Amino acid sequence: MRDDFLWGGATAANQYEGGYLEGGKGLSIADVERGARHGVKRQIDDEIVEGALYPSHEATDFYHHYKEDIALFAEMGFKCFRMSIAWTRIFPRGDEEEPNEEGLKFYDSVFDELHKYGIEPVVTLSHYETPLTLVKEYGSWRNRKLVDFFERYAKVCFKRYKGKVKYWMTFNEINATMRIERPWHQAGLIFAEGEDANQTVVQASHHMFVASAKAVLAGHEIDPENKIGCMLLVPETYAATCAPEDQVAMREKMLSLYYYGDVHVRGYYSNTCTAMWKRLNAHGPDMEEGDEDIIKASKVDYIGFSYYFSSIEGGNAEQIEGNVISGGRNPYLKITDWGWQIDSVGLRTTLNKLYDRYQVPLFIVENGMGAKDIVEEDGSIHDPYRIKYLQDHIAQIQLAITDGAEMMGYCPWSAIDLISTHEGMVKRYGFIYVDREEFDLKTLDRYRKDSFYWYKKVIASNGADLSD
Ligand code: BGP
Repeated sequence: MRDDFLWGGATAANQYEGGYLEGGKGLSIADVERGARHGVKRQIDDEIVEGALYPSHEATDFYHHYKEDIALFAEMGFKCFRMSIAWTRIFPRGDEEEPNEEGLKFYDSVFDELHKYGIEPVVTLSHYETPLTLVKEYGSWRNRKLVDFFERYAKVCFKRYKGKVKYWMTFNEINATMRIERPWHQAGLIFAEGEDANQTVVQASHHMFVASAKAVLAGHEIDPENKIGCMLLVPETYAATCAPEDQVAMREKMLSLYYYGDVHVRGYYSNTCTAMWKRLNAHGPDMEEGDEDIIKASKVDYIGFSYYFSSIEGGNAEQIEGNVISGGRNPYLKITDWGWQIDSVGLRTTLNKLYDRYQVPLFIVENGMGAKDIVEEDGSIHDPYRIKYLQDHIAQIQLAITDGAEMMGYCPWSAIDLISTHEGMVKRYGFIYVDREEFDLKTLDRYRKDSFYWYKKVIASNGADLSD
């Protein structure tokens, strides 16, 4: 890997931070999302219901453990650490004129602690945690006012953390907005009966594009050193067979990715986007004067993306469910306990496709394997399945670099155990085990898994030594 390759690990505030009402924090949509556990569908409440389980409230408590956790990341040799700022810690309602100083201070302490060890923060501004007030009182991203609120929030962060944070991303997995079945997930959209959901998604996405573009412009102006990326969820897809119709189905599946990638990176609604409107039986978004110019003038510096599995389209393939995307079962691939198809080669093809299409640096900011880890009596955790998953994926990144893709870094999901979006604490991803169960906070003590020691060696050798 290149010398400045950013090895690290990823997290998100709503799944990791906890302290949901501390330091003046307001509620986000994640704070009223009940743990959807063990096959039960996720549920969003209007307000906090007594006795219900809301995993984000304590999560795995970075809020009180950040010094200890960052020391562990440093021990692994992290060059960077992906995290998100909870919007509601800075603007508790989302619509205030002035930010919450206590919230700003918390992240000052976190960034200072990271720099103590030479770790670069990689910060997502919005990771599935739109302020609840903006959802309930403003209708979330369908309302143009959110553009201003987000711009204000982004500017406050860029100014305050100038010199402390250089790598930013605007919206996590922004293309998840097009998953009409799970609209709250990204854009906080809850559809009214009879609402034209497709049209709302087009409009809300436009507002997010403009908000992201304004943030990119402001971020570059405030500090030209800033590198600001978009963040996409990659639904790598193969045709089920060589039937020409299956090739068409495969392409169709990728279009929602390109819809968001094209606007962010190319800076305009491409032919892919306009065709998508027809496909959705929608029309283009209502725009304000200047929107197109802003989007054009503010292309992102890089593409951050998540990659977990691939699927197939066409034919009569059995369907598998991811947390955000689903697809057909591929008989050539093994699956995790949750049916996610393990496909390291798909990461290589993804990197090739993204780089061929966009020609901007790529940053893998999520990739990893969720599993039911077991703690042995002596406190050790043997996770050879995770090591194997990561070994194979890193090897494919190296091949993609040889193919010509430009790579900035790699942040596996997750740096440390945190709340899975759909399986709570049962499904763990981290290099560090956190002693907490679903309904029992236990000690919240941290333990190094075998993968911790393995990843440390990988980073120390800059990816040259992937051996067990
Ligand atoms: C991505 C999200 C992450 C993370 C990850 C793993 O879609 O950006 O926040 O949760 O998926 O998924 P899960 O937690 O559902 O296993």
